[in-house]
Amino acid sequence: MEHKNKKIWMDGSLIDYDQAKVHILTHSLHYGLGVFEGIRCYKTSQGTSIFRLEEHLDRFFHSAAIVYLSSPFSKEALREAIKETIRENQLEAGYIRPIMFIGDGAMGIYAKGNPVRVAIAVWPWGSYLGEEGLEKGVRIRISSYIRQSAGISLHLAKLTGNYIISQLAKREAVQDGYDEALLLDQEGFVAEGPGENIFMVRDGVLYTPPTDNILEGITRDSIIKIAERENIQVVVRRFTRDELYIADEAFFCGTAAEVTPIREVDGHIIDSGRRGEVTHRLQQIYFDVVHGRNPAFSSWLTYV
Ligand code: PPE
Repeated sequence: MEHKNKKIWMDGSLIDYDQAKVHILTHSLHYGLGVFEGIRCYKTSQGTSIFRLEEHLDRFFHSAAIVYLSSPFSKEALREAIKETIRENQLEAGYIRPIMFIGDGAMGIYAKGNPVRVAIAVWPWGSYLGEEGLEKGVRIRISSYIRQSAGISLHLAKLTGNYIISQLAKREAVQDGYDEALLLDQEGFVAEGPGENIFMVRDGVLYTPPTDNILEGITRDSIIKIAERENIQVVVRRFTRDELYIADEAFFCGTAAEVTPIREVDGHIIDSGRRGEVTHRLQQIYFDVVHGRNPAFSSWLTYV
């Protein structure tokens, strides 16, 4: 982490990077119950702006509520803390990672009295799947791992423990020479990437899976709203891997991944193996929006 001389907000105050430590008996480290967010801020002509901060804060609190974590800080306090951490670190553009977790105290899974702790770290973060990936598209494979589906996971909550399968899927894909993985749900329908939602384009229509087994991505929502404004038809429905193999275009989206074209799935070349036309258009608009160059979506920006 190149940001070592900077500050991290922890349990109510900004402290030095090197001091932002936890005890080895931190409950969440042993049992995997924590919630987090991933938010980006961008440099705009009016200064640094946080993209869809309110929606990320809402999801953070919803995630916590789903798993009975009661935040010791209000939404207002965390909104201010995020801004303060960005300002203190003089971060012009980058990534914001709030995390809420159970601290040390009692061990055993029922540690109801342990403190609930909150931290916020920020750092500069370039493109998630590489600059080249943004431009030329990434090569992906269907994972041998299944996205934990409704019934065995709480997919709407952004839980630390949900990311075990994501990590394994990513490792498997990279080991096999791919850039990224794509997980199917338990019934065999396309679900999402390890850290991204997915869209495909067929005959000019945009398709994305419903949120019955996947994270309700904020970037996914942004793309749907941008596409609707551009008069691109959006259909939310399940689709299969073979439909994806013959799609005209496909792309991943997420806070970290932004809009990343997919040029190959399991050896099948999508379209001509380049960033598709609709993907490119949506990607350009998305970057204009986050950088404050599109007044139609200015309400999505929070200036620090
Ligand atoms: N699905 C998953 C599983 C996921 O982790 C993310 C975000 C998304 C969809 C897209 O959600 P949204 O960011 O609200 O559009 N993944 C975060 C973590 C990535 C990481 O490696 O860490 C992110 O993009 O910040």
